[in-house]
Amino acid sequence: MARHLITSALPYINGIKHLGNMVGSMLPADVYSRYLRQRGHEVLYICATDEHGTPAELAAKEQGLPVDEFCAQAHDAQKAVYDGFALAFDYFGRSSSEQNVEITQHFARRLNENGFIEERAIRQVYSPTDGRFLPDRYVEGTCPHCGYDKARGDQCENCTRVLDPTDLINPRSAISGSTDLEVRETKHLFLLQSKLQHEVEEWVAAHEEEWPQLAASIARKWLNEGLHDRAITRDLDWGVPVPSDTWPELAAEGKVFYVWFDAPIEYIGATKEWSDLDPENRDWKSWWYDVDSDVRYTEFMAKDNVPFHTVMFPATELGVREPWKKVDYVKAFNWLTYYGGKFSTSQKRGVFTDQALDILPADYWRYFLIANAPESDDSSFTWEHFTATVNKDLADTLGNFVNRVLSFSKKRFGEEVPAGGEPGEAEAKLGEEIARLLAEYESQMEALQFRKAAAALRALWSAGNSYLEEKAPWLEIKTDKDGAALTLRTAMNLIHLYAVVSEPFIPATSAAMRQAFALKDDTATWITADEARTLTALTPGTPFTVPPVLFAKLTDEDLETYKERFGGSPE
Ligand code: B3M
Ligand code: ZN
Repeated sequence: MARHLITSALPYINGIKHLGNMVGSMLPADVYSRYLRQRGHEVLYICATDEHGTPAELAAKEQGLPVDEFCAQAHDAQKAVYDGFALAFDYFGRSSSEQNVEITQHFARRLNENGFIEERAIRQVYSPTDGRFLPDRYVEGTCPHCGYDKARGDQCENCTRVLDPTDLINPRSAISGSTDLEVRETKHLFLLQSKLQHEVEEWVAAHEEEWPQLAASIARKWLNEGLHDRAITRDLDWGVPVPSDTWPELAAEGKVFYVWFDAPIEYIGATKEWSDLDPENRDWKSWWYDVDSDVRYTEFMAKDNVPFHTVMFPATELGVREPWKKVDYVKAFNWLTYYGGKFSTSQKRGVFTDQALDILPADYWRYFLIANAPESDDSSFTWEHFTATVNKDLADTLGNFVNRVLSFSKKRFGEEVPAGGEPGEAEAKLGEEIARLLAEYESQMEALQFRKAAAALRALWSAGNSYLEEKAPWLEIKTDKDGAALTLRTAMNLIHLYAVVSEPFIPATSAAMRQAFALKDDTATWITADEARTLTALTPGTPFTVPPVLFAKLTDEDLETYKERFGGSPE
């Protein structure tokens, strides 16, 4: 049994995320964590809000709140939504925590001692109108690479290229809109990534074979373009302060670290936040520092975050010259689109995670999103596809099976698993099929192939339906009561199996299925291949209740309402 460290990209603090964000990081990380826990592994799933940088300052300004207050509120608001999605983080921290400040400053000092940080005077955009330097997103303009006219000073949203504010054509201040901008000289700390290129290359070479192609190819592309020295400080009020013991002058000027410098360090910081709450029983360092190979570290993120995780953060960790744990496996996702177009916060197109939960319980979303995760390519969210999937897979194939079996058995045999009948050929055939599909499901989960895992889960549900149709206990009972009892008992064993193995995808529904048999709420007992083959774990006489309908069918009217509320196709 390995120890699994799992992180998902830290959601920015500046607003509630949309479904694309959820499916590309936190949700698959949760599904994977739940699965590994059920298989008996020790799992630590860490996430946090990413609270520094210009997006936080700009969002706070928009709401007329001091940035620290804004962040505290926005953190709680995001956490509430993630609770609603049943994301079972071991800890959901905050990158503005004192733990992260401490570790980030430590990393900077060590990088400096090792000759990887240099103070340089640079020319930076200054706005006389605003009376300040304008870093990153404080400047907007036209992307020099693709011509997109709303490119931000840190990155072009359209072509994903990383930018410097001085690269922008026709720049303007994001605070005042002023185009009266000048370039002034100021001092900043630079991380000398170019000196680490060779080491990072070696490190990537040793790992990329195991990574999925999407992550490996992005890492390669960045390495081939060459690692450039990068400014890692900013002129902002909000961030991890440059430590005054090492850089008194810059500290006095109020410089803080760049958000992408401290954000990945918060994976470690948040683990320490978790550990500090119960230091006697939790040892953050055992997950991160001088760790034996028994810790396996898996990261989840969308593709735009890959360069930071495969190249830049590893460069930082290597340059620190201390044995910090580096990522073993990078699971990267493409985009989820909304009718083929972008989910857009500014244009209010697409579905946000809080709105999703207003409409339907989390399991509907969890299943749909993972079954259609943008793994090998972008995938498109449409209401038509969503309602069809809910109705077919969740309501018909799983929900209806559970209800039909339990209601019919209750009516004919009472509220206990019925006795009678000996398993025959149909049961043997079913058992083989279930054992085969379970093995397929397990191997896809272990390979982090979420769509394929969802397909195997769906196939497990379908196999139950085929068996029930074939045996037709509602007819069987007329001539062979024992035979009908056997069929229903076998079907109930399938429900028990579904309750266990569906847990990573649809935890609330799984709990409802377990409760039907008053099973202990212990999900950590996986189904063995033998149990899958024999389907006899639930013995005659076990009491059960019929749960309420597990998934409501969505009507044409629902579909129209959703499309109207959220906008249908982008044209
Ligand atoms: N907050 C970017 C994003 O939300 C960033 C991820 C940080 S991971 C250390 O896409
Ligand atoms: Zn561009």
